[in-house]
Amino acid sequence: MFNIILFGPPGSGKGTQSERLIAKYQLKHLSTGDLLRSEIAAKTPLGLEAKSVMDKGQLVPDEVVIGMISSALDHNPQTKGFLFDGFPRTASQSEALDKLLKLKHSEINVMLSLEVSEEELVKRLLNRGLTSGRSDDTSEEVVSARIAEYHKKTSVVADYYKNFNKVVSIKGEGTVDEIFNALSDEIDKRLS
Ligand code: B4P
Repeated sequence: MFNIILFGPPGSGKGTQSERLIAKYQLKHLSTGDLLRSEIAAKTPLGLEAKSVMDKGQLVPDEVVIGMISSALDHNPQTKGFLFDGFPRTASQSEALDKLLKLKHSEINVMLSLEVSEEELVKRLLNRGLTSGRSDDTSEEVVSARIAEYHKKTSVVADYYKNFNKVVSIKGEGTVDEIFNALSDEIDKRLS
């Protein structure tokens, strides 16, 4: 299996680039944001709990997202690999992911980290909020809380994978095509 983490702050282009990368490399896309939004849409108890946390710009509890990922890994035994988008987001989530992959005799091959200025992040998210209907994109206060949560809890995840020399930084500003090409080059290097 070839497993990738697409990493970056909220609004850095993870969801946008994931769509293209899974089509090109035939990977299974695991986005914890998308999984949580499906639970919200289905009005499950987990979805109702998640919505109140997400609407404040905070992170959903580790055990909830780790449980979702564990079950998704078990349901996709035949995949060529996984593209993790928006996960892991805390140090505990990284450790849990490594353990889950080890049980499957697999590991993370690379973390591709999208670098985008804070000003651009806020602009993109509020712009998406105009059309997406996502309640966490509509207020500047919530968008700022999400970015603050990233600095407080998520940026350490890159440090964790840096210890294993698995992190590659990619400029996340430019056209979607330019960024996609830069990501693809890094993946191709590792696949060949
Ligand atoms: P996510 O769904 O992961 O969403 P995100 O980080 O906000 O955005 P993403 O990075 O995917 O968006 P993109 O840049 O593609 O998280 C939402 C919430 O779920 C979190 O706040 C948290 O509460 C919860 N959650 C999710 N995972 C969790 C976990 N593991 N643990 C705990 N809680 C978790 O797109 C942004 C906009 O930029 C789009 O409009 C796009 O069109 C635009 N854009 C993209 N690329 C561009 C480019 N090159 N130029 C200009 N605009 C661009």
